[in-house]
Amino acid sequence: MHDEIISRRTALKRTMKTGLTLGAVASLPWAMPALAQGEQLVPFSDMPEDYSRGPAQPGGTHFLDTRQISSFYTDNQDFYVVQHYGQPELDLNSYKLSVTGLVENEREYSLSDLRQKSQFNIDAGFECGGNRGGGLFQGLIGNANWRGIRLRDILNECGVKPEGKEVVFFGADVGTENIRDTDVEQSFARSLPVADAMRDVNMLVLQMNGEALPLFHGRPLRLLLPGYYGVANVKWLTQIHVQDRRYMGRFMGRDYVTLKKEIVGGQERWVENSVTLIQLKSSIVRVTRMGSQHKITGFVLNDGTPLRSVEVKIDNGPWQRAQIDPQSSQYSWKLFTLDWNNAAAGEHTLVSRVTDINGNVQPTAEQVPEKISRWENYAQFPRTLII
Ligand SMILES: Nc1nc2c(c(=O)[nH]1)N[C@H]1C(S)=C(S)[C@@H](COP(=O)(O)O)O[C@H]1N2
Ligand SMILES: [Mo]
Repeated sequence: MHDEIISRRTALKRTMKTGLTLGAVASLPWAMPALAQGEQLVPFSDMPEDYSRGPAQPGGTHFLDTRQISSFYTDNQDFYVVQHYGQPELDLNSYKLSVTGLVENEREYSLSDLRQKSQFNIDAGFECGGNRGGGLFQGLIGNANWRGIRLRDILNECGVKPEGKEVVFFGADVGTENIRDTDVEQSFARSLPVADAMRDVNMLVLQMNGEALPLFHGRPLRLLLPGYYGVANVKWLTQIHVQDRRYMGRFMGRDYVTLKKEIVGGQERWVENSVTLIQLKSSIVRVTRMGSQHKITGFVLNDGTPLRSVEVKIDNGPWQRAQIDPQSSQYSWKLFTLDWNNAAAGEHTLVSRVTDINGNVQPTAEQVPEKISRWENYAQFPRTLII
């Protein structure tokens, strides 16, 4: 069963990689290896064997079987898929991105206008703000090489007026929301203050892992904010609107809003915040065996702040420093491994924690601020298995 999944994914990966134009990919000295000859996945005892749901389906949610993560880039066909109002199929010939509101020149861009603009590539990984350990085993996650236009170039070309404060990004997908007992049509939308929108890494994405952006991921154009939770990366992007006040639609003001206890100027308060930058997080997702030798693999995601260390604890042993995949870059996910020698027979508990250069340490579930929310699940995630 596992072997079948792995060989299918390896085949997909090969097809995808030959399509890549990135010289860097082929010449890397170290890469997350797929299963070597004689290497086997060790099942987790906290996870059902039949957890996998198969390939992404039209209109559906898709999550990775994180036990199968064995390469730096996630195949386009296996990158997680989440959306709230279905997957609109836009006509590429008549497609237009419009930029409206508090700009000097409102403009419309066709796809060919966009493709002619200067482009750049970036590696970025992200997870859904609702990703979690329990039940999902961190499956709403992926890492890809993205290519597209600098958002800032488009904003500068249109000229944001001084009174412009907030940039709103509308998708083509529309749903009916019941707000105060009234059914109203709403497009999926998210927003950013102008200063955040002007970050040089923000991208209007045209390509994912060397292919035209797939339908499930926002064809033909999506926003990518490296370091942010997935919800910020508006798919099927058709309008950018600059306004003089914050945007309060469902996905900024009501949903993907975390409620947690904070100290506000010495006063304890319950605070609501829109899900934005990815919290410092690591998780173990995979253990393999080769003879008597075991290898533990996991991932780190955060907002792009450099890391100091990733450590793994086996049972009640000491924290041991894991090796971070040198292919990692500022906004990619960072895969890490630890060789586990002489694992004794019996049940074991494994857990990882990441520390950034500012000394922030990933908290345990008990240390996370009191929180009433499905969002931002970044606590240490202990795993169990039987050797
Ligand atoms: N237009 C649009 N964009 C969207 C969404 C959506 O429902 N509509 N969902 C968001 C959420 S909640 C997530 S987690 C990411 C998922 O991106 P992916 O499907 O490419 O992994 O898309 C975001 N962008
Ligand atoms: Mo999400």
